[in-house]
Amino acid sequence: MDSEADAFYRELPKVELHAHLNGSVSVQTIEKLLVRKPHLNVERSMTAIGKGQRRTLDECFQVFKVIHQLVDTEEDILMVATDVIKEFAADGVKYLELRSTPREEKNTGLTKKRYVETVLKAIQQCRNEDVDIDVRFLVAIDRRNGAQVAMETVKLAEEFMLSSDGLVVGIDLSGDPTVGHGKDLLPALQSAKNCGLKLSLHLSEVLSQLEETDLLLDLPPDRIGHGTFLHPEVGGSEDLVQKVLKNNIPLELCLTSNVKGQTVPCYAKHHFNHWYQLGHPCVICTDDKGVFATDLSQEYQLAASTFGLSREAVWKLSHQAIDCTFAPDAVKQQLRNKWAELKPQVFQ
Ligand code: 6MZ
Repeated sequence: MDSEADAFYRELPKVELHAHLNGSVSVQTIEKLLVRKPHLNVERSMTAIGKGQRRTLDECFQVFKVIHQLVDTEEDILMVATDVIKEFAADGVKYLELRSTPREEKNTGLTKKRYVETVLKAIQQCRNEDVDIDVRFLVAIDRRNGAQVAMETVKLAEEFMLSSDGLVVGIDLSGDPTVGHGKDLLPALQSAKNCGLKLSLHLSEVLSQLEETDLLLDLPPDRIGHGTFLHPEVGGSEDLVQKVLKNNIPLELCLTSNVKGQTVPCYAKHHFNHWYQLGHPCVICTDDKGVFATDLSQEYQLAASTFGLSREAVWKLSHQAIDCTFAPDAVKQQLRNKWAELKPQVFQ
């Protein structure tokens, strides 16, 4: 990375729409957690996948388990969420939709409700400190936990959507894609949609989910996470592609995550290109910036260098991401104004 190019991507105002809280914890924050919990004997190498390293997706999910052990009190969540928000802001992210799975921890007395309240407190604290970033929250359903928990999660999200003054905007469906079946979660997702929560669903992150993807696309979701195996060249189907195109459902694309997690063979073969060439809304995201040791500036730079995007094209990409947010129209307009204000400085 030459430093002038580096500066362009850092100064570029950015929108981050696919960031899992506990996957986004930086090395610095992990250090602080390790000091708090020496008895766990966790080593730094167990919480992140460094440059040039790759893991199976299954191994990635083991990493989340380790991080969850480190983050199990309200204090931890408050620190982690505050640090993550400030790190995104320092990377030039102006609008962030953070997502996280509410967890209950018997040992520490943490409840799912307190979990969400604590994340919202972190967002509020950053606002009070005038950190230059607008943050919203998606309550995540971990597909591993089945239909009943999914429904409870939707109820919790609905409660907070009504009481959080616009901070909770939607639901994320995530978790190990090889576990469970989306059809069991349909009632919960449908009820989320009915009450006005937006839906961002991990779809076709691995092959062999054609039937599930087809079913969930009929909701339809408001955004798709990954969508790695939607198109026929990689085992998806033209029908799936047509459904995505017809409903104009934006894709959240996470290059380094998919390469390191080995669902995509290399950057050049990332499905970003497929959808970008079709002119379909694609939003570059980090997924888990801590675990995959990246940041959003770097992801934009990788997309640009891999697919030969000009600076103007990169600008357009970050600008179009505003349309894909779950923010109210007035906020979208504020963001567009901000982009217009910053443009001369970014291109100088
Ligand atoms: C699917 C993922 C994921 O919720 O504890 N998560 N789900 N695919 C991925 N691709 C790599 N990366 C993260 O953050 C960690 C949780 O986010 C989901 C998993 O459910 C993981 O346990 P939170 O903040």
